[in-house]
Amino acid sequence: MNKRPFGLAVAQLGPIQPQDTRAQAVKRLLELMKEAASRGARLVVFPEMALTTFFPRYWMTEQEAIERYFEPTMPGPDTQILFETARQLNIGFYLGYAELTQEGRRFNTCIMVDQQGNIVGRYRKIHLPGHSDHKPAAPFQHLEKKFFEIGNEGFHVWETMQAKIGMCLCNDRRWTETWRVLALQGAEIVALGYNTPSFNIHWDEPGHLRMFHHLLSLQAAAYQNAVWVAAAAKAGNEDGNHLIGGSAIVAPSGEIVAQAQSVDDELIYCLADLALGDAFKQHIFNFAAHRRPEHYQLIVERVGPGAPLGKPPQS
Ligand code: ING
Repeated sequence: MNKRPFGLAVAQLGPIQPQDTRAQAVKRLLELMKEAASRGARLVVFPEMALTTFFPRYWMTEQEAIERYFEPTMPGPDTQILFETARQLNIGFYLGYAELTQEGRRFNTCIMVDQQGNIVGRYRKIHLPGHSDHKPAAPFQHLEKKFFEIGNEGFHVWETMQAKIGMCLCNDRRWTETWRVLALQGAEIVALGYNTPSFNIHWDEPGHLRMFHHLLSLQAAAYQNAVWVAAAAKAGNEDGNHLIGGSAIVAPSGEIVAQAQSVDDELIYCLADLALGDAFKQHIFNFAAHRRPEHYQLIVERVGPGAPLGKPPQS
């Protein structure tokens, strides 16, 4: 099998505090981008909402959120340097941020920027977790349903940097449909950022399950869709609220080939062989040969569980 090497880097960010400026966050991103380039990376994946603290943990008005945490332009004055440096270093990047559109609409968004510093793709988060009401008794809020609209551009794959690259964001990784829709477009790499609180505000979830479910989601998806997965955390203690680390690069075999050890700024890297995915796509997960969509219609027709359809055998 001829190899198709692709230098793949994931840049985990430690905490961004509410009082930190975008310029301070960008300075850290630049350090990580330079380290990724020095390792030979063609692409570096940054976290979800990589420019600010994870503000959906706070109750505030939409207007307050817009003024403090959203980007009305991308690139903007603080982020232009990322694009210029990417071009100089010949490295592409995935960046997550809170998007304010010209029409005033709000999305939890990420972009794919190629090695020439051009935005080649954008994805707006579709699976928004949490709630939209104020829960004053909770130790923190999770107001993505309040501050963001459901993404309106679908799940896509772009041919860029000599690969087929798909994107998603955080909670999307827990939903198998995210990955299958990307894999049905021929994705070879799926990039994603995440901010995952270490504790659950809804029930007394055992702490170890956060990391377990995070990695389980990535590994199952990588294997069942024969894709390389590059997942970047924003991690650590933001204003007293802890976010898991566990940034990881997962091979199409489902094996974790690189994983962050800290909950701070940390680069992980792998010289991924895209041909490894081909082996799985040609055999066990040869979708065209083995999938039977004529039996899957409930997946599209039903939002939540409905009546069982089983009946006694007729003959
Ligand atoms: N964060 C979390 C995530 O999906 C969450 C929210 C955590 C939902 C754990 C369910 C269980 O990783 C974001 N930003 O989606």
